[in-house]
Amino acid sequence: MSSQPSSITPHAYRVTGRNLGLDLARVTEAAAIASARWTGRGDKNAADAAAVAAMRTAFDTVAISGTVTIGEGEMDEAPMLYIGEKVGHGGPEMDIAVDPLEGTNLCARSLPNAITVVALAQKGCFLHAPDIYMQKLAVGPGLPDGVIEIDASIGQNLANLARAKHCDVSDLTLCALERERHNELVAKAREAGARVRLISDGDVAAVIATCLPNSGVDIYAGSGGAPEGVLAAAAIRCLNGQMQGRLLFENEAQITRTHSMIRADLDPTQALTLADMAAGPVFFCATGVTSGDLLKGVEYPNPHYIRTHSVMMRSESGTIRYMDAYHHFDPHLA
Ligand code: VTB
Ligand code: MG
Ligand code: MG
Repeated sequence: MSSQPSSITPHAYRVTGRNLGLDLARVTEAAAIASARWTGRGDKNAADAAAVAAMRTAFDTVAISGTVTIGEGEMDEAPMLYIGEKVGHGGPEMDIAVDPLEGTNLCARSLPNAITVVALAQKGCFLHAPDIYMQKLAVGPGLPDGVIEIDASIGQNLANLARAKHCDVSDLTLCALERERHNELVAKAREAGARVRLISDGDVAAVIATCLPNSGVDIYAGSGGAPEGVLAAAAIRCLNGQMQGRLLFENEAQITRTHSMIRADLDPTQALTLADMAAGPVFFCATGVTSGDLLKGVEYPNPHYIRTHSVMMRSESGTIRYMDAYHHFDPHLA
């Protein structure tokens, strides 16, 4: 028998206050059901638009006064869930981060790991990052503080991680997006002896994979969307992993824009800690669109039901809850 916790009262039951993660599940479920209609149809924009519209409508049922901090883009380019948009039907003021369909290409091409994602924090607690790139480095829970260091070489990070995990670098798997810009990272990781798992898209799920015991991923590295970085940071907070980030700028305009958005005490070019990206109590929720390591996709078990698989997490209690839901679509139900 494996060892058991010494107390029989899970920490969750000492945390008071509503678990908004449960309400968020309905939001990500709605987006998943809507976008799943577009799985494999080769139209990523239609899949995304369906997710966005469904997610926005579903937010009307959540008892918060939310402001979208990480969203679909600027108000003039995104008609719904734009940065600054108010969502929810009233309640505590909260920051909202969304990626209504994380992995639009994965959905359009019917590849694994497309998910719908929402995270929630207290007002002002999410990094207000524009849609630029972020360098990311993440590992799972139970490792000594400082085992990863975004400014160190990948070889050094792998060596430190192997030491902390009492294994050899050759036992470690690094996951990264398959992009030309990562050629050197991948070569260096392999040179150091690690295996490399390359994914075509979807780094939120890939960062989370570092925290899941059977994912086979030990470390995530590389650059991807900054909004996805903030969402992943919220999940890593709930899962007790470690993550660091750094915003990457392609021009002066991006730096100026970032300056105007982020907290005054942050230098846009500095290495970002988890707390810089997602501070205070956070909730994270995702629903599978196409089946992947994290979640199964939307299923149609019979003509009456749609089945969804979601995960809800709450940093304050550390609860990770998987929800398998059957959604009836008989309009005559009372
Ligand atoms: C990144 C990654 C996302 O798209 O934004 C990627 O964070 C786009 O990267 O998870 P490129 O610009 O290099 O194509 C995703 O993979 C999916 O939204
Ligand atoms: Mg998106
Ligand atoms: Mg995305």
